[in-house]
Amino acid sequence: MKLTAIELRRISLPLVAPFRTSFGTEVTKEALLVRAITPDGDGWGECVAMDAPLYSYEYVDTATDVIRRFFVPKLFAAGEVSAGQVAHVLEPFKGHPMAKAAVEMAVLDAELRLLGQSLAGFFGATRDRVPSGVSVGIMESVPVLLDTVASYLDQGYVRIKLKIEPGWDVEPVRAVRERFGDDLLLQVDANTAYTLGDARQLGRLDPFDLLLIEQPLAEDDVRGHAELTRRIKTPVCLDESVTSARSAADAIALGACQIINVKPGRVGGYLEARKIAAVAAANGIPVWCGGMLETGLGRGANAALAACPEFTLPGDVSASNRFYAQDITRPFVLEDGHIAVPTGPGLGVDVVHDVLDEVTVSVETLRP
Ligand code: NPQ
Ligand code: MG
Repeated sequence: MKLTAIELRRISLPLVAPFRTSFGTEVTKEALLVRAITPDGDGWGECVAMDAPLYSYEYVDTATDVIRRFFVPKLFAAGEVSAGQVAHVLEPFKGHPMAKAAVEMAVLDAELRLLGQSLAGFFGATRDRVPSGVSVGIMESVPVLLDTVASYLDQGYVRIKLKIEPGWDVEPVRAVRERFGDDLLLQVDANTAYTLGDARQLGRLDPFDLLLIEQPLAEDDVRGHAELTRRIKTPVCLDESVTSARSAADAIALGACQIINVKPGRVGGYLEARKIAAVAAANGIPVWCGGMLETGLGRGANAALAACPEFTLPGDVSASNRFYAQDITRPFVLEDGHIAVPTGPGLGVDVVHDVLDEVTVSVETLRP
């Protein structure tokens, strides 16, 4: 693709309700959108970095800065660049996977639109809809949690993930299991809130037949996760720790995970995410697609990824209204507990420009 310009657009979307995790409470979603402008049409990318470095070290302003000052000049200097070359061109710059992912996504969308191919088709996806799970925040009380879970189950979600932290783990899990029964697909996510010293406490989740516990320990505590798999019955799933196909291979080889959550932003893009799924499948490790409160752009792309054959567990690809009253694309809706995979060229979803303008905080256009 020849890049005529790159637009960086900061948006702010109110959440339908505060979302509390072990690292904080979010009330709005700040996102950076990247628009690749080419002579043959545009492509859109979404950066999943948060507005503060609470999930990982990246945040919206560092992503914007590194894209503006380093990535875009390098891409302009490279001349024509295909999506498959973006990661290689940006390789000299250390880190910043979410920023890199957003740029690659924009170029990939532009390229596939030009080719008339859907992202799902490009990935080799084998399904036209994906089962939808939902991530449930830490609540002020167990009764409020039970009402919230009941409402999601009424809507049709096929799997529940409870956010946990020390002081909010066994009690909510027990209550949800008792109220909704043994058939409910139930898992938990600690977002690094525990240490290996908490292994005994985490073992108290063993009786509840959870699908998995996601990222109980620190991002860099791969050895700790390996030890934890030997001390608890619940399968250990890594999220934050898996930052590339190589780190996925390492974590698997070290016995640090029995399952992997794949998030394209965290690993530097959809192409690397696809590789991780292949590495995991070759090692008999199930994968599922995580979520970062994406707008319809990232949500549609995640649905395409989750439709690939390696994705054997329901992902955090929820309906748009789980987080947003008003999305910047047509909303993704639950149909019989599933999300439809977009079929149009590229991401297969288009921004609604009126809404986009309403939620835009700032825009800048970079030219060679
Ligand atoms: C996870 N996501 O699996 C993340 C964490 C997370 C759906 O649980 C703004 C942007 C707020 C990204 C809150 C889910 C966020 C965010 C939580 C990601 O660990
Ligand atoms: Mg997680």
